[in-house]
Amino acid sequence: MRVLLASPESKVWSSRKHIPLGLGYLAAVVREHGHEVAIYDAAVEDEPFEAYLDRTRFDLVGVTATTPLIYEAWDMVKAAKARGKWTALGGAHLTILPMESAEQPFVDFVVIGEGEDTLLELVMDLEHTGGKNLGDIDGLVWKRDGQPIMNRPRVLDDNIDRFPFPAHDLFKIDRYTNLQPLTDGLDPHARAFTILTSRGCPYKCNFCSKPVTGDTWRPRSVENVIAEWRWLVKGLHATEIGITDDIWNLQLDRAKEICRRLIEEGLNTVPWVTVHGMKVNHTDLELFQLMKAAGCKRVGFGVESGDDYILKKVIKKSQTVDMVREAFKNAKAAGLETMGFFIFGMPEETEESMEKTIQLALELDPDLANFMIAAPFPGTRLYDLVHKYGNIFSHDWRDYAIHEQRARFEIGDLTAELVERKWHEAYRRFYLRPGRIWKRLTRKDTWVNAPARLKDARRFFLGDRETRVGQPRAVEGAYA
Ligand code: B12
Ligand code: SF4
Repeated sequence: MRVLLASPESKVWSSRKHIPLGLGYLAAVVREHGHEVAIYDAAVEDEPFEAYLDRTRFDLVGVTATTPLIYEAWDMVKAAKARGKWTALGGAHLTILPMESAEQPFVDFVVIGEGEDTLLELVMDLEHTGGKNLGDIDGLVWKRDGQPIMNRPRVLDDNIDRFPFPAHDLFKIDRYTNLQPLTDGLDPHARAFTILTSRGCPYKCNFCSKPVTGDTWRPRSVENVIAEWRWLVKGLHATEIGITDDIWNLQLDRAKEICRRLIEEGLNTVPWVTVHGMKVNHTDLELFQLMKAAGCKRVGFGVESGDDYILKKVIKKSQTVDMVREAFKNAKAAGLETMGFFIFGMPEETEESMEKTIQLALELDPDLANFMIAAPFPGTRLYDLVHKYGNIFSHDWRDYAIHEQRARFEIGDLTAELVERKWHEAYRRFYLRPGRIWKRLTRKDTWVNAPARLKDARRFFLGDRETRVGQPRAVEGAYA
């Protein structure tokens, strides 16, 4: 069977383009079983999707989607259906709200959760029986007489070593950008790959939506990780690598072992970063020193708040402000660049708690600080809380883009005006310090990306009143 796996373009992250790794995993599994497979990522393709479909001959078109990209994903499967293809959707948003998409007439299948086995079984059933055993495929939503039927959920597999390495070779890698904002656009020939050393996270931060990878941490063996890393460095000539696990450092010893192996094998020549924020309470000085020696350039941390009450009682982050201080101190002592991710507008926040967050950002002084306004993603405790006790302003999924400058909800005494004011203040007070401005002006990326930076500056510092929720813009930074 000929399978096309596609990703919509994110308008939110247009300043940076990362490989859709989930599609790489799916492509590898399908390819391993002898099927023809290609990846179309709208973020890097020149040819419009419709023209691509007209030029090629695939039997099944599968599209991935996070919450803010679901409408674009629907447009893509609609185009595929109009050309007589089988259509499937999968990804984070589909795992939380599968029926919303399954009810669309142009969707044949929705895959819930990790899709490697489900997609393979689907492809095999379509090929061998024309779809007679669809009811037996765990994790699948399919249709009988146009009515969606949800099968049993698929149990997450602990042995993720058994999945083949993502089909990294199918990505048009030279079209993707560097992995972190501090290097945006600096290397037009960047070959930036991402790697997943584990799946899942046992923590339950109230804002975090991790429907696919789940609450159980499932590590790959160090051997398996190193083998993929070797392929990226030696086989595919990566110029940068990003670890994208939910929490790659849950087991300190394993994280250190990965670093030691990278050093021993001489794989530390290619710089790497942590894309998703590290969890501060699973770090120590030795880990950061080993990371540095293993080629790591930059670490990001989910700081979230400078207020211990908000951290403990609201976010349930299982970390304290002092733990955050310790991690930053150690990372800097090891010579790593740091990034901090901060959230404004959690329930029970006050002017004082948000002020503490700004003060903490100034004190930690990371190379890059990312201030975000809380977004109640479906499937999170924050979502339930806000729907129960708060007032949500928008029900358009496009508005669930983290760097939007508007509060998406009010709850209790917390007003949108206060959250937005403190958020702007955070950007102004952090970035408009003389030392910071000088540092910024002396960085090459500031000048390479001047137009985008000016646009961001207007929005972050002044408050671009034309930007409304629903029109996300390119931003600097990642998220934790
Ligand atoms: C790396 C990453 C990014 C990178 C790169 C994204 C990219 N190009 O893929 C960057 C930093 C750019 C990014 C941006 C954003 N991200 Co992000 N990201 C991640 C992260 C940490 C890892 C993604 C990954 O590689 N996962 C591993 C693979 C194996 O899983 P997967 O992609 O879900 O794919 C599997 C299944 O979902 C399924 N599947 C997926 N697609 C399809 C398609 C078909 C046809 C089928 C059959 C199956 C299937 O099978 C795959 C293999 O098992 C995840 C957290 C996580 N653990 O997933 C968050 C995560 C996906 N991101 C999230 C969010 C919110 C965003 C942003 C919207 C943030 C924002 N508001 O600005 C943007 C949106 C940009 C976008 N393109 O969608 C949320 C999604 C929540 C939601 N409800 O949608 C997550 C879950 C983080 C979190 N815990 O909150 N992200
Ligand atoms: S934010 Fe990070 S630590 Fe918290 S639940 Fe999500 S993945 Fe785990």
